[in-house]
Amino acid sequence: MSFLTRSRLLFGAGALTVLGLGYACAGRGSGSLAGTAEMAQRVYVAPGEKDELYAFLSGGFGGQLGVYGLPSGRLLRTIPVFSQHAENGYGYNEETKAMLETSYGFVPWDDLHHTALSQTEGDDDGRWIFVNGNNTPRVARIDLTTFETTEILEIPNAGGNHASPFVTGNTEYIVSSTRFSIPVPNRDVPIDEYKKFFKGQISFITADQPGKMDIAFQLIVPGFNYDLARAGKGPSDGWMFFTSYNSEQANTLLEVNASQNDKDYIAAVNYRAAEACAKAGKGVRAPAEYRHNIFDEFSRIARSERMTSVLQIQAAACPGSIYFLPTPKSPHGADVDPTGEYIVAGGKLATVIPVHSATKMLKAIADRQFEGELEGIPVLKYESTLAGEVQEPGLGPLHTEFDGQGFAYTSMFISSEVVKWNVETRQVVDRAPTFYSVGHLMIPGGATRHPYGRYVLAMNKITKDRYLPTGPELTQSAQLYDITGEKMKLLLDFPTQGEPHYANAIDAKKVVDRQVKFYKLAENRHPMVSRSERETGVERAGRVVHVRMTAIRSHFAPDNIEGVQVGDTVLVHVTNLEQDWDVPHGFAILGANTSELLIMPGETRTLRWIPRKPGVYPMYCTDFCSALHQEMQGYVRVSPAGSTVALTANTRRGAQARGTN
Ligand code: RUQ
Ligand code: CUA
Repeated sequence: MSFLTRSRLLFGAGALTVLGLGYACAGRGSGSLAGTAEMAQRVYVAPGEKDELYAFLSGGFGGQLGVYGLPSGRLLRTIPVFSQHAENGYGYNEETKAMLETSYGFVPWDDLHHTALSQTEGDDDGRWIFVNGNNTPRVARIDLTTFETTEILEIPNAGGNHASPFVTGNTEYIVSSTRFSIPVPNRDVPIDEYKKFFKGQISFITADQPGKMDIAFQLIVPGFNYDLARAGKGPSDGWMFFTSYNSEQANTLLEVNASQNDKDYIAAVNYRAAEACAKAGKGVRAPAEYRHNIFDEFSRIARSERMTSVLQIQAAACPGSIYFLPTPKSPHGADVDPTGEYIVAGGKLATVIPVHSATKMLKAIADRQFEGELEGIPVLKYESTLAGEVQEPGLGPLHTEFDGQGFAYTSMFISSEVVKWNVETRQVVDRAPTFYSVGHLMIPGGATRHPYGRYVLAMNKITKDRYLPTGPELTQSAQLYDITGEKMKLLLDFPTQGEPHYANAIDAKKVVDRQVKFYKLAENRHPMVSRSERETGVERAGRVVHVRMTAIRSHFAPDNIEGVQVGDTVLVHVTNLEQDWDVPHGFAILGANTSELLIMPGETRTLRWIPRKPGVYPMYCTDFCSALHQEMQGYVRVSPAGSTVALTANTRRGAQARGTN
């Protein structure tokens, strides 16, 4: 965004008088002293106390997920998902590299936008959180007992996985839909023949069994851009709603060419009907190449499976499985209220917020109130599904969340505000400025049947003057509001990892008791595990040297290795022998072209190292584990290729070699 556009956005925003203030005021100018004290009290978590909620904020273009405590806004952990993470070796060590395999090879980055907590009967259950990779289309499962990524599924025939991974009420499915339509199957065609070749695609992915994510079916739909989604519940149970824009099917200068039509569409998918249609044999198994990466619980090693086909259904071949609901104008968010009756769309360029009614939609379908069809998909009449519109809500409505008390909260990107309105009457009842250009909002449990309410979190696209500046790139930011009263109250600004898109929060109680404290050594099925120092040693197989090593406070065994040669591939398999909570050990070696290992108690991690020069190479523990952590070190002697130095290792301190050469 150019500075000019940016300033226009900001200064056009009315609510932003605060911009005139200097730095000292900008950060502290949100209320009187008494007000500030009250705000501070609401978010203050005293030393030794814990937050009431876990919040999972997408780490956007870092390809990772941030775990924060709320209401404090304190960062608790970064969970790497689609990105390598040097802090714990994810994507660098031999055990986890396979998680980042795709049909395009190793892709150590993605753009993570949306989160979806697993649900049971429409409420968050605290088992998993799912996230999407937008760029190289993928979805991932994160296990909330370990806060680790345990499964990644690539989505074929997708050109950007944005409308993802929204979850159904019993986690039967998560969804994925393509942001950019592409030729299906993808092939070499002229771009300006977009209308002829480019297709959209909506995938339903089975998600309730860990390790078994699979694409149940792919619906092939018109070549629009599909943006966001939400599952129905109550009267809309069995439906999933996807916004779409670019119904113009433009392939260049979309800012103009995809903003022509007054209305685009919500695609309402009856996934039970689509399932039945697939079962009735109306789909085809089409060839498709994609990866399914699974992290094994017992060996704690990831493997990547190559998938070769996907079940495809042409939307027109399954009447009753999909309908288009006209929706003004280039809609972005699609959100369903806790009762499941209302489907709210955020039209980036719309002047109203349209609210569709599930009951009216079902009736309109029964009465065939169609205004036409698009590639065989019936288009319902706008009035036939509309419950009403929120008038004059503000500028640039994007996303809506619900508090479970009958109110909806919509983010206004252009006018930088949160607008609270009554779901039944669609009257605006309150507005609060955000600083600035808010994207998603998040109410804890807002996507469930029973929102936890209490707070709304605004995730902003621009922070401008809110924090100490940090060079050309200013921090990313979220803002927490109290919503327990009639009026929203801003409580807290806190910086986040960039860029936060969507988030979920869950009552900490649902997660705390599930925590794995360490991995049982007796259950470690890693092929290179050493369950005690007696099982350690070195072994050569041609140019590959395996080192089986253990770590325990405060030494490695072995800690002196000789007989490694320049050009060998050295695989150091380190098992952490500790059997206690919060005692990881680290491992690093001078000059290795990879990150450290961080080894949790009871697990085995492998570092790959190809020494290039003769010499003696220190290795050490990187995690300050004990008073004698600095002593937790050793040496590897590297000799020239072809040297006669025997491969040996001292497997116990002071004891001599038990090399198996
Ligand atoms: S997006 S700011 Cu969810 Cu990628 Cu709307
Ligand atoms: Cu082990 Cu430091």
